[in-house]
Amino acid sequence: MFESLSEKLQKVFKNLRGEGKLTAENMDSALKEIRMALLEADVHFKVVKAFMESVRVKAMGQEVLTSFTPAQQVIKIVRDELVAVLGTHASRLRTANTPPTILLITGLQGSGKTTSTGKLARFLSKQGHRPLMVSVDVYRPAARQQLAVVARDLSLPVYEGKPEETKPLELARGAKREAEQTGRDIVLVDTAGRLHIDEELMVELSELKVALNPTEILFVADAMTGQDAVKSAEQFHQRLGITGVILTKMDGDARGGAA
Ligand SMILES: Nc1nc2c(ncn2[C@@H]2O[C@H](COP(=O)(O)OP(=O)(O)OP(=O)(O)O)[C@@H](O)[C@H]2O)c(=O)[nH]1
Ligand SMILES: [Mg+2]
Repeated sequence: MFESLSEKLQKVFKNLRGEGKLTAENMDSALKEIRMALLEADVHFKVVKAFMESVRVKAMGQEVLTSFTPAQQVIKIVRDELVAVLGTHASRLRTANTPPTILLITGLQGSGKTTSTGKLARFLSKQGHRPLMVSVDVYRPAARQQLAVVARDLSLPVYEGKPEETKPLELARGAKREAEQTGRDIVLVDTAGRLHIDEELMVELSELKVALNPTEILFVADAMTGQDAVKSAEQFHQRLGITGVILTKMDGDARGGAA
């Protein structure tokens, strides 16, 4: 996904390098091309606008280092700005004071919740945690089975509960109890997805939130959906107060704007 954006930026930089001197004109055309590349990657236009303004001010202003060639200066400024926009520090998952820590994995249908639950469990287990996974998707018949398969492939435990259990809350509570009894310190709750954000889903997630008091509510977004992912994340946040976002399918193609 970031490849095609970076390819475009590389091209702009290459053209700039070819020019011996940085003039107002070639800088303008370079910035124009960078702007296009960002917009084509579906970066929100407000972000692009702020980004370009900031780059322009820095390129014209005092922050230009004399030891660089003009092209290097522009590249450095754009790079620094990109780092600033994408964030400079990694935030860690928090854990509860009294285990088990509950992580609620939410998101739209097919965004990658179940896959991410497995990846996160493996990551946590490598960090020395003892995760337990549970699927509370009682709507799609194969959903709980799917998580069980993911867990088995990773040799990590999953709470399956009774096959006839139809209440998400009961499944989640059962998993929490099992974690307490077996010394599992993190419970990852894989929830059901819907195609659209609907009232029923939101009520169910709110109930899970109240009952489980999760330390983190993670919103799983498909990066390929670009700005739509941002919109639904905002809606989930208004209703639930999400604490983090997992972007999936970053290995896909062009649209990186959701990042
Ligand atoms: N390329 C790619 N595919 C992914 C990624 N994450 C998930 N998928 C695929 O996307 C599809 C849906 O993934 P799931 O993890 O089942 O999504 P989900 O959100 O649990 O889906 P529902 O439970 O039906 O709402 C599967 O075919 C996954 O293999 C990713 O990071 N990259
Ligand atoms: Mg799923």
